[in-house]
Amino acid sequence: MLRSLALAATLLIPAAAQAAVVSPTSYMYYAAPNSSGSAYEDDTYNGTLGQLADGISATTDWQPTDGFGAPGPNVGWLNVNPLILFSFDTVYQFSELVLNLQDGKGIAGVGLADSITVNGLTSPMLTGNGTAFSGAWDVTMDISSLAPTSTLMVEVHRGFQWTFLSEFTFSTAEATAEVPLPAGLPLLLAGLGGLALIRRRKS
Ligand SMILES: [Ca+2]
Ligand SMILES: [Ca+2]
Repeated sequence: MLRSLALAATLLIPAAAQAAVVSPTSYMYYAAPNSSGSAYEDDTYNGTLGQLADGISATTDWQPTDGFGAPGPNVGWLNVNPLILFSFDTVYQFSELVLNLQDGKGIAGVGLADSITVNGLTSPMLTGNGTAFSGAWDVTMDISSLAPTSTLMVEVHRGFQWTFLSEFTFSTAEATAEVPLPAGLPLLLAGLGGLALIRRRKS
C-alpha cells in the first residue's frame, strides 16, 4: 500500500510543479510616473491596476504609440527611479520577473535602465538589444532566491533621463494556487482505488 501511495503521489507531482504566471491583485507607486506636461502616463490605472500589469507589452519604439498625447502602452518616469509595490493574493515562491521596457539608446533622453532591484535583490547590469535603436525590449530577472512573499517592491535604476516601462510579468516556481486541493483530491483517491484494484486482481 505504501508503494501504491508513493506511485500515486509521483503521478500527481508534475501537474503541481509547473511554473505559472501570477498576476498582482494591485500595485501602487512610491515614485509616480511623470504626468505633468507629458502623455507618458499609466492611462488605465485606477488606483489598483493599470497598464503595468494588463498583459500588454510594447512591441515597437515608443514614439508612434505614446508620442503626441497618444495613450500608448508605455509609462514614463523622468529623472527618478521608478519604485513600485506589487501585491498578490497569497504568498508565492517567485522564480522570474520579465520586464518590458524601452531601450531607446538615449534618443530623446529615453534609454535602458541600468539594473532592477526586487525586495533587496539586484539584477546584473542590463545589456539591452544591441546597437540599433529598436524600442521595446524584454529583460528577464531570476528572483528565485527571494523568500516566499505576497509583496514585491521593485525599483528600476534609470540609465537615462527617461525610463519607459510597459509590463511586469511575474512567474512562480510552483503553481500552488493553480491546483487547489478539492480538484486534486478526487484524482488521488481515484488513483489509489485503481491501484488497489490492480493489486487485488494480481493476488
Ligand atoms: Ca502593459
Ligand atoms: Ca501609457
